[in-house]
Amino acid sequence: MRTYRAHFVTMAPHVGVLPEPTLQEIAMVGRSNSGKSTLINFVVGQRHLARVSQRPGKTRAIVFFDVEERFHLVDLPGYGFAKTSQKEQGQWERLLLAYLDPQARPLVGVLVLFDMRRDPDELDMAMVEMLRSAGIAWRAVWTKADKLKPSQRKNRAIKLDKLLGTEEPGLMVSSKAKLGRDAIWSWVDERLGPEAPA
Ligand SMILES: Nc1nc2c(ncn2[C@@H]2O[C@H](COP(=O)(O)OP(=O)(O)O)[C@@H](O)[C@H]2O)c(=O)[nH]1
Ligand SMILES: [Mg+2]
Repeated sequence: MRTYRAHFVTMAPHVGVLPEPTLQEIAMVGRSNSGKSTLINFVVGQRHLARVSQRPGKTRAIVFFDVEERFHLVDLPGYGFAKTSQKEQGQWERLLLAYLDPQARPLVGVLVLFDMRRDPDELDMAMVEMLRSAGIAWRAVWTKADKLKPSQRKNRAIKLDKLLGTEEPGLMVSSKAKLGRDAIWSWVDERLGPEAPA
């Protein structure tokens, strides 16, 4: 499995400290515990780049990673924590909306993660609606495929596509069973477009 050169760039806990846009950005978002940090590590082939199962309730921030000096992989703060005050919810929304402004960022695509055992709920639908109304290209990712029997996976993916109303079928992955990484990279490469001549 190829290892990509990747490193932490910066972390923005609020709108005022979002970094100046430089490289193109690919973001990941999803409910807390949907497997975002694990997928980031799987995609770049490093075990400890993003922290897995970071305790909820910690500062929710947007985290920027550099991949091969080619693009920034952006870890957006998860949603759906059990204990979230109205104030925290408002902060999360402001931060996310500020980031998801196509005029403000060189954001070329967002991967939206779903634990494939769960049905998308109203928070997931609101997330997708936010991306649709901002006109941002996004793709659903069904995570933790290893938790289902191989014979169940395809039907479940079809059901999830229906529930979410995806334009393109979601990409099924398992970081644990090492499934689906190439499809993620194909999508990322497509979104980034041809490499600029050196
Ligand atoms: N079985 C299995 N567990 C996973 C997979 N991806 C993540 N997890 C587990 O799900 C939990 C949450 O993962 P994490 O990456 O921290 O989720 P995040 O909150 O979205 O960043 C952790 O216990 C992970 O080990 C997967 O593909 N298969
Ligand atoms: Mg995480």
